Amino acid sequence: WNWLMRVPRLDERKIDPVQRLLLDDKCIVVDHKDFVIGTKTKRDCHYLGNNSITPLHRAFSVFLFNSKNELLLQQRSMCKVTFPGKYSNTCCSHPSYVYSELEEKNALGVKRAAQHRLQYELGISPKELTLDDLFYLTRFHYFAASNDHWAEHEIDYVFIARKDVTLHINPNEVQDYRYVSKEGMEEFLENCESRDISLTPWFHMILQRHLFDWWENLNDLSSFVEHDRIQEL
Ligand code: DMA
Ligand code: MN
Repeated sequence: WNWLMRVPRLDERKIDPVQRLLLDDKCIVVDHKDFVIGTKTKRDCHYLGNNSITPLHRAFSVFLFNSKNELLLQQRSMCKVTFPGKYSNTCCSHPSYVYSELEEKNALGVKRAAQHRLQYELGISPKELTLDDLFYLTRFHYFAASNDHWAEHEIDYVFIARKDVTLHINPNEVQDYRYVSKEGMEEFLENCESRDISLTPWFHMILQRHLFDWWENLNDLSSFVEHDRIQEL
């Protein structure tokens, strides 16, 4: 127990050792306009403690479609600290507080982080998926709690990619994946429900509010590009 806290301090020894190490990563803390304030660890950006909200930080969500316009979805591994076992969009993570990933021109820093993370989680080679393959659409602000201990509070850069890629899944990150067509989404969701698998909150909200509009316009997403304003999710 931490004597200042009403809740027992989380026992990090119960966390998967690889995921526990990643809690030391340096996230980018931002204000509501996505202006960089500084850095905090991934742990400090996501740990609720007695607070009702966690520090706002920069993140990204990739939506990767193959040449049949099917969207690659991943089921998060049970090792994950936040939202384990939930189905989500292709890949999400955070850019690090390092020079190369802080570069803001054309969202280049966040793109570098996304390219790296697509390789780490899904084994997608950066030769196969280049920075130019990541189309920067918009930014969302949102908060969502995972459980009593952990939460997300992010400015989330959305990237759309259209590419046929070779996958080598990292089981510490991803336990399952599938390509789903626009028409197959309903069946996919029913299947998840029947197996008691839920979606991550950000993917659920994007699915309900935006995804089908994007999906119907993959050949010309220009009307959905919003780089000046941060949208509430
Ligand atoms: C964090 O994703 C980013 C968003 C948009 C929720 P994550 O929990 O998958 O991050 P990481 O893979 O780095 O743990
Ligand atoms: Mn986060």
